[in-house]
Amino acid sequence: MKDITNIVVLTGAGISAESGLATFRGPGGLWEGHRVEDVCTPEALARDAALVHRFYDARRAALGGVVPNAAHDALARLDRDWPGELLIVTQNVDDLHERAGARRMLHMHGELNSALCAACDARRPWTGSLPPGTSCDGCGAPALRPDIVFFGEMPYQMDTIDRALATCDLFVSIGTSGAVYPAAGFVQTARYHGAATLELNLEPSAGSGWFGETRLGPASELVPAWVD
Ligand code: BV8
Repeated sequence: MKDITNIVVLTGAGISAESGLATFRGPGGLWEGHRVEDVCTPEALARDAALVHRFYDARRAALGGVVPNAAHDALARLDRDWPGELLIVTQNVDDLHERAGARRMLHMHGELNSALCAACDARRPWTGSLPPGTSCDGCGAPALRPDIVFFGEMPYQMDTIDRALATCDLFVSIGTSGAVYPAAGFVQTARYHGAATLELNLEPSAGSGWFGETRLGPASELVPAWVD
């Protein structure tokens, strides 16, 4: 990739689809008849904690049955070999990027394998089910919740993301519908700062018009072709 030094990669549910994890807005994107917007809010947690915890327990349990696909593996190779700056920003809460070997990455919407204390903000690794009212081993409050950024909550590490977007030469978006902000606006920020922009997606997204180039197809084919 000529004249490219610093890269930001944004990934969404589409990169994990071929590993067998459901996307949000494709066929079968509902869960127990609920839209993600209905179970992924502080109001839903206050209204029906059992439903919200069940939603994330089910998705956490599903991680044991899936493995990274060729797209995750290709990004891990890029992470290993790329001499310039690289930041993989994933909207996904699965652990497939890490399991493929990616290191220079962050989860802007949280992680399934983590629990957050709503009372003291402490985080701890969590892999089993997380019943509502589980006590925090730090402050003792019965306030552990899924470590997930709900709608209306501030995504994690936005300062880090904004700095990377302001200094990257190339912004690549993989497997996301461009339906949710602020992630959907990252392409505009990158363009504003002069970066080249590339979208790799199964179908045109809501933000396709902002990308210098869009390649359509499955991530397991497009991402290795781009990386290698
Ligand atoms: C915030 C939790 C402010 C984890 C998620 C109007 C304008 C701007 C903003 C808003 C607005 N109205 C409301 C908002 C705010 C809101 C928002 O954007 N709402 C939307 C609905 C309009 N955003 C927020 O609330 C965010 N916070 O703004 O905070 C703030 C400021 C100060 C102080 C406090 C707060 C927080 C958003 C985070 C919500 N949490 N997830 C989880 O449960 O997983 S969002 C969830 O949906 C995902 O995390 C992901 O980010 C998002 C989008 O999903 P995608 O990953 O794109 O998946 P999707 O199914 O949609 O698409 C899959 C794509 O893959 C498709 O394009 C498909 O074609 C493609 N694909 C499929 N298969 C393949 C493939 N591609 C390649 N290969 C394949 N094989």
